[in-house]
Amino acid sequence: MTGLIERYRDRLPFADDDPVVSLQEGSTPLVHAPRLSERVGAEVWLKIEGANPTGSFKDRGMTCAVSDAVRNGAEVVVCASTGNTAASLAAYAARAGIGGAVLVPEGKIATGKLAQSLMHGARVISLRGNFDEALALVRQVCDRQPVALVNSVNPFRLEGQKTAAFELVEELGELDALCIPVGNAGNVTAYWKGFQELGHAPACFGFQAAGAAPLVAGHPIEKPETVASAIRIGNPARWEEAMNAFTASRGQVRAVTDAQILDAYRWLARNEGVFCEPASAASVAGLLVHGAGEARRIACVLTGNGIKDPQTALEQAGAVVPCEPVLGAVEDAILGAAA
Ligand code: AN7
Repeated sequence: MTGLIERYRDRLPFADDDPVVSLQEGSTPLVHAPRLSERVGAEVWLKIEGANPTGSFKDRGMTCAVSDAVRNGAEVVVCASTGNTAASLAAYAARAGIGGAVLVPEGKIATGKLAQSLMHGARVISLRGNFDEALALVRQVCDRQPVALVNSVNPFRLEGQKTAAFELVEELGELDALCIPVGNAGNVTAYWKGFQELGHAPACFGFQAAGAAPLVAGHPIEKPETVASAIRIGNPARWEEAMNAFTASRGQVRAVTDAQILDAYRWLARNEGVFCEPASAASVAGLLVHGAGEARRIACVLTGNGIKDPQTALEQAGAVVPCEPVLGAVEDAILGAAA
């Protein structure tokens, strides 16, 4: 196995002797979803991006953004983040041996992502504000200070993330539709770029959480709210490019409620054996609620791993079964599983 810069170097802006910061990201599993296919009446595949080294698709962009930063002599990389970009930045900065700082909305990032960012040694700055304020602030800092911005406004992030589209086309050949959660709108922009580079044009269906759906509303949302903390974003940086992807691909951007997201989240875990984080389940929720037009073969992007957000999982899952250390009690407890 190789990292994605090595795998796709001929289609990425890196020369043979450029430094590469990699954790062998990419090449993630594409899993057929039989029960989901049956429910939808089409062939549905799940792109398990939670299998990346830090547990989300962000690693695809981060290997490129941090490799480019190192090539340019950067000593510190920074980002604003709802959590996954922060965790990925922290890991790749540690790998590169450079400093990392992340600005996250106070109290609004999932526990696992916070733990990752801290463990990798990034400076974690808890902003008393939301993601949109954090991004506006770090952009200003990067104009004033010698630090490199690795949010998806950085073009290298999209270059890395477009490789997921390459993998889909390589494995599936023809693909009619893509279902993908949308927050800052970098990822759908990157997929569309990747598809176009291959001469493919699956319909891109983007899904936002109803309380944080600026692209659906047509205007920024000042106080975005959703249980899907990763996509709690009110003013996406890649607004125009994402809208172009929906229009040019004859797809759509739609909203799904938190209840619909959580239904899909639990259903996937119980019926397909795939545990993604709530934001990722928006892709499947959207497919179930809104459909994907006439598409026969569909890929849903599951952007992050479910174990990122244990708190939401425990709130949504069944209770544990208490038991005395006695054989009969243990037998009763186990046989209850068949009921
Ligand atoms: C699991 O980490 O914006 O539309 O700061 O973590 O490209 O923003 C995360 C976004 C979907 C949305 N699913 O992707 C961040 C951040 C998960 C995510 C998205 C995110 P974009």
